[in-house]
Amino acid sequence: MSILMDIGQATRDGDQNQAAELVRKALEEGVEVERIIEEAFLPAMAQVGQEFADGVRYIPEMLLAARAMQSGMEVLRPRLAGGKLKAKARVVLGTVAGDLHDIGKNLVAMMMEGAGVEVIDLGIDVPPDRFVEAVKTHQPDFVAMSALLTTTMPAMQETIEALEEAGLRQRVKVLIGGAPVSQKFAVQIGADGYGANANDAVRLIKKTVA
Ligand code: B1M
Repeated sequence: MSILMDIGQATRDGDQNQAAELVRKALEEGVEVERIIEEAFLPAMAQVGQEFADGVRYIPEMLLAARAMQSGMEVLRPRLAGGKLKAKARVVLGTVAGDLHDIGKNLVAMMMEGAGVEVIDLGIDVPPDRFVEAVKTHQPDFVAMSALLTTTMPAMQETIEALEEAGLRQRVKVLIGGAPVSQKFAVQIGADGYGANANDAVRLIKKTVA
């Protein structure tokens, strides 16, 4: 079994120590960071989600898998940091109200920081008024929102409306992302861009500030 398969297995098993240890080993062996994310972690989480949807895996196991991925991602963090775009853009980022999923958001934050973008991470379950306050306080170039549940997608629109009501909408570009979100939805709610994945989100920012 290849080391990437082993990392995937440790993630699915929810074994945090093993996941982190195998990531360290993979880096020592010269495996690229992108391959660890794209060929080990993402397929493992997709499988976990499918098994949950099929009723053969339960929430605690899903949570353990999430923690295993996060512990592996922490090992990767230093490799993702130190980019070339230093402080060319500031982003206020958060998972929208009602939504507790943060692995994708954290990955987006790491990739942005890796590209030299300053990230103000508001965390999870962020209501529209906290995004508004953060825009007032930090004056970012971008607001980036993440949603993983179909039920929390409307909170993205509510946040855009709150920015409009506060007279701040024209000051920032709004980017959205997350598994149930699409380009079509971005257009529908008046967002400025949709990132299908973390790389895409960074690409959108680079394109805008270039
Ligand atoms: Co939840 N969950 N979950 N969950 N969970 C999903 C999302 C689900 C699809 C599983 C399934 O049924 N197949 C399903 C949603 C169904 C739907 O809405 N249609 C679901 C459900 C139902 C739930 C609960 C309601 C379960 C329950 O309680 N009955 C509950 C909700 C809690 C809440 O939020 N209020 C719940 C809870 C949880 C856990 C807490 C156990 C855990 C989250 C732990 C954590 O995040 N710290 C969890 C997990 C782990 C998942 C799955 C398995 C994995 C998500 C993940 O981390 N993926 C997920 C199944 C799946 O997605 N296939 C599932 C890896 C991550 C790197 O990918 O987040 O997509 P992702 O991020 C990507 C892109 O989307 C994009 O870039 C990232 C990197 O490429 N991206 C952005 C994300 N945000 C972006 C922002 C941007 C740009 C790009 O800004 C510009």
